[in-house]
Amino acid sequence: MAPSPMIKTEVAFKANGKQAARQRFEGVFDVLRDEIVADFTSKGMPQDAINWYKRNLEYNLPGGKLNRGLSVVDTVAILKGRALTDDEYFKAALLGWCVELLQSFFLVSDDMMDQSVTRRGQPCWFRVEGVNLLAINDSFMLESAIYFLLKKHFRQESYYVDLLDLFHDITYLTEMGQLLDLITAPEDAVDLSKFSLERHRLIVVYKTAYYSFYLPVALAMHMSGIPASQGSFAPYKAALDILIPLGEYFQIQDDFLDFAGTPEQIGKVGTDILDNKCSWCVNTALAIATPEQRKILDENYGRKDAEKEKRVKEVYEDMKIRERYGVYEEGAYKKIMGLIEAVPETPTADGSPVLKRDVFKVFLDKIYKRTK
Ligand code: GPP
Ligand code: MG
Ligand code: MG
Ligand code: MG
Repeated sequence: MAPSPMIKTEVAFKANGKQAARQRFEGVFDVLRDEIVADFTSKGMPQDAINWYKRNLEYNLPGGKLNRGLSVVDTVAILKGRALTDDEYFKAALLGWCVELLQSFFLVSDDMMDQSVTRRGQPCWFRVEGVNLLAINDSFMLESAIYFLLKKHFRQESYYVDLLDLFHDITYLTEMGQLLDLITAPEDAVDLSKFSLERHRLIVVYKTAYYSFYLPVALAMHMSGIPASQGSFAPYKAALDILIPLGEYFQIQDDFLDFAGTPEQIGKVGTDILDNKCSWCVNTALAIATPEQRKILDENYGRKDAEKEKRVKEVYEDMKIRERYGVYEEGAYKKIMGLIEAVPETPTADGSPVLKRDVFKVFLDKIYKRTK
């Protein structure tokens, strides 16, 4: 049945709103890139170096989904409970771009470690003609640009040191996760006995959840003046206790869609089985496999062979991984909703902003039952 004209308009309106939000956010990138490059130029850097740095920023920053960066802006708006002033918008977007810089630093270097071919629909930066191992230094410069921007725009704020701590701490935690990821599933050395659901959880939490979910919200909370404690309530700990399980749920969806999503849906062909990834699917399968099924997994998982990939998928279907995922998803949703409902929203005695449940509800609603 065709959607009614009213629903159609509403969908179009929402899509337009999203596009407009993205465009405004992208506009801030142009300003920040110019600031970074102007500072670089002011240090007497020659034109070829300026061109290189500019190309590094433009190649590696704007092309992604920008979900992490945009969620800083959205969270500040929810916490303040009103539209942001131009100055507030700029500062929130700047923090969002710092998260995007951190992500670009991770991805440029991760693609070298993983020997990946493409990223965001273009060749990985280190594969671009003439770049090669220079990409290592380029990734460092993406990271350092974060601290240049923070110093330039937040040096005078009482929460400047909190922002620095956050970026440093989260970077370290993500590097711990990357180590776990790399030693658990080395290229061309399949050993499923290294995998487990507990190992999977650790990798996901450290490699992805801290920087993708906790960091954007914690930055927004600092910018909105949420203090370290409100009576006996610890707002940052409360946010962490919701956002880490949320990030874990998000990655399990990603793992499931890699197996069950069609390329039309997810916009890419899943490669986790071929790539020997420590995915939720294989860990769930390993936990319940009969000796015969285990043998099939040992002999077919992580080999660059489409027939072997098919054998693994047959085992997944026999084990009803789809149904098991459905059960997991309902449980995860209920658990996270319960955590959100437990966040206190009573006004504080000193009038400081209260942590709002909507911050987390918006996140959860965005990802619940997503198919792409
Ligand atoms: C990408 O994971 C890697 C990270 C998000 C963290 C990298 C951390 C560093 C300290 C470099 P992935 O390799 O599983 O994902 P993708 O398939 O996107 O490369
Ligand atoms: Mg990778
Ligand atoms: Mg990797
Ligand atoms: Mg994936």
